[in-house]
Amino acid sequence: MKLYKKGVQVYIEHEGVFFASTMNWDALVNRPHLYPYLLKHLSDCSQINAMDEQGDWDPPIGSQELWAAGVTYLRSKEAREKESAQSGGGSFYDKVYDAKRPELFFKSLPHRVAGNKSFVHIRRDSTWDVPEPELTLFVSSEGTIEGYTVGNDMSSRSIEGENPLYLAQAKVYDRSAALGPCLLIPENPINADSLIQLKICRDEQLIFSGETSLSKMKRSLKELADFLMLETTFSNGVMLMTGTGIVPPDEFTLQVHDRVEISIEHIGTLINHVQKINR
Ligand code: DO4
Ligand code: MG
Repeated sequence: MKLYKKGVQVYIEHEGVFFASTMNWDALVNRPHLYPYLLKHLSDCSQINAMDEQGDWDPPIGSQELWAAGVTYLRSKEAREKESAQSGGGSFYDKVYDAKRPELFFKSLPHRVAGNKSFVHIRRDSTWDVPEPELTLFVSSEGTIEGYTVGNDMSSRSIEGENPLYLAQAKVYDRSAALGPCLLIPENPINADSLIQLKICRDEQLIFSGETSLSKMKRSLKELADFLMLETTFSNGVMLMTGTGIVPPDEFTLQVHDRVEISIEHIGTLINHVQKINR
């Protein structure tokens, strides 16, 4: 089952049939055993005609905070070790990759998150920028993983590489995160070997493509969710990006007008265009 959001309206796709829900996002999603609840809820919804699943949907987030995990794939550890070697920060990535405690950081409030087919930003004070394609979880306030979406953790590698203490500035700014196009609520947990793909196009030409599998993640999804919930309550649940396993080569940086496409098997494709704001 897939949930799509536009303004205050939530739409539900189930087995190729589309419904308009009578409930708002926060009231609908935040519960353990969400899939069986939604199945019953469909009888209270009105059926609608076709819906464009690749449309310009709002991000599938209500009042939830968006958090992110880092250095959960070998590729991320290696790229960051190299990027911060000169600043002396390289060994931190090595340590966190093997540590019991994962790297978790606050990424965004909902109003800064971009939806499908909208813009993501690169910072004016950054010279080296990449998208990070990441499976993103919806974790209920009780700590259960109920849903999955496609996430883009936009990152400034020049700022992060200058000093690891600049992480928040490299990661948190307007439209530095995108989520969508929908929230997948499956009957069973997502396949552990689901594929994640990244394509970047410039002037309609494919200039980078990469692929990884969830099976390459060093930590389990539950481990990440459990650590996040350890000492923090999220009364409407929380969204959690789970780290990137695809990093373009060092000579690559995003440019204005680039198109970023991130696909995760079973969920869909998140498309965003790159913009820089001149204030
Ligand atoms: O430590 C820096 C951030 C790591 C990250 O965002 C990732 O691995 O995806
Ligand atoms: Mg990331």
